[in-house]
Amino acid sequence: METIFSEKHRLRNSKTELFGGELVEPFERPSRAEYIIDRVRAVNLGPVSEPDDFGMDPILAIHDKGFIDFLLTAWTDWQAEGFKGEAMPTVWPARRMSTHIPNHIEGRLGYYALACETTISDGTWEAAYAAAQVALTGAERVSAGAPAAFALCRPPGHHAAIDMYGGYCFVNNAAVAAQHLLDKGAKRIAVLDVDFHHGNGTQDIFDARDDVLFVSLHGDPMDAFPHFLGHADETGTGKGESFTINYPLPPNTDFATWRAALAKALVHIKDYAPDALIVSLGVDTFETDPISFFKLQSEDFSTYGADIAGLGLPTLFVMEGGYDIEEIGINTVNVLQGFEQ
Ligand code: Q9C
Ligand code: ZN
Repeated sequence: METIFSEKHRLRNSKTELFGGELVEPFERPSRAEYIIDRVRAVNLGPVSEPDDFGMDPILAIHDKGFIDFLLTAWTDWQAEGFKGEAMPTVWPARRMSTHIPNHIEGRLGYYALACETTISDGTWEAAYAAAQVALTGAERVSAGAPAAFALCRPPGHHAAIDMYGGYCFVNNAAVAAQHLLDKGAKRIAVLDVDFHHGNGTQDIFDARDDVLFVSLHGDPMDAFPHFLGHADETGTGKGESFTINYPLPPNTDFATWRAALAKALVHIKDYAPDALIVSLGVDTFETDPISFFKLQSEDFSTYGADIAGLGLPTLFVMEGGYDIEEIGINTVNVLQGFEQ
């Protein structure tokens, strides 16, 4: 399988994440992508290609223009205030407050952020833009007839909503790729999100639509980030009713339980009969992931890769999370190799 990869991911190299009341080195760091691409090359998964540049239009087909304009200038605007640290919000339009978009950067950060662990710093936008181009290039390959492709996106994307960033995500790479496949002639796309965290951004983007089925397995939001979306009773709205399916799972979920939920998810995807599948591939379901609570082992990733292949669909894998950095390459590539067997 071909991997699409851009070295520009390195431009996303923030120094701080707010975690447990401290500013720590971000879990979402450049070495993640390095371990994955090293493993792709070590096992000869297939060719590694640079992305093409599809410009801003496919990003604006998913995201709000004001939000993207905010991302473009947030770091400059923040620095202009003379602040010493990286940009992070400290105030939100909480319940019963106004939703006017403020002028001041501190107000705009709160308006467009869904969480404050994720700082914005030099190069953040450039890396997020490149990650979207990686996903678009992967979508282009699948659209052109490739049975599968791997978009090695970094930063990840599935927490980014129409007009919100957070959870290490800025542009929703999987959603941008899904829309591109539709624009290229697909009638229906399924997104299967296997990252440990609920893909709140992808769900939000396609909530009221019936041309994208969103199915997610994740830590129960009662106990896991993003905490405010991902319950089983969220099934889509309007025309999108029944085209969102969530499988929240409890702390310490092992592979047998997880795989049983995957089997149900795969039946729904098969019944939908999509033209292509996008897998939001996070490997933070691993037993020693530092911020997650599932118990998958390395060989389980191969097993579920093969389960997904059983659908027989053209498939684009889009990289999301995974923070046990030493093992991230093995676990990610196990899914891809399991799929190809
Ligand atoms: N105590 C992705 O995997 N913080 N994002 C969690 C846990 C945010 C994860 C804190 C986690 C975001 C793409
Ligand atoms: Zn995650």
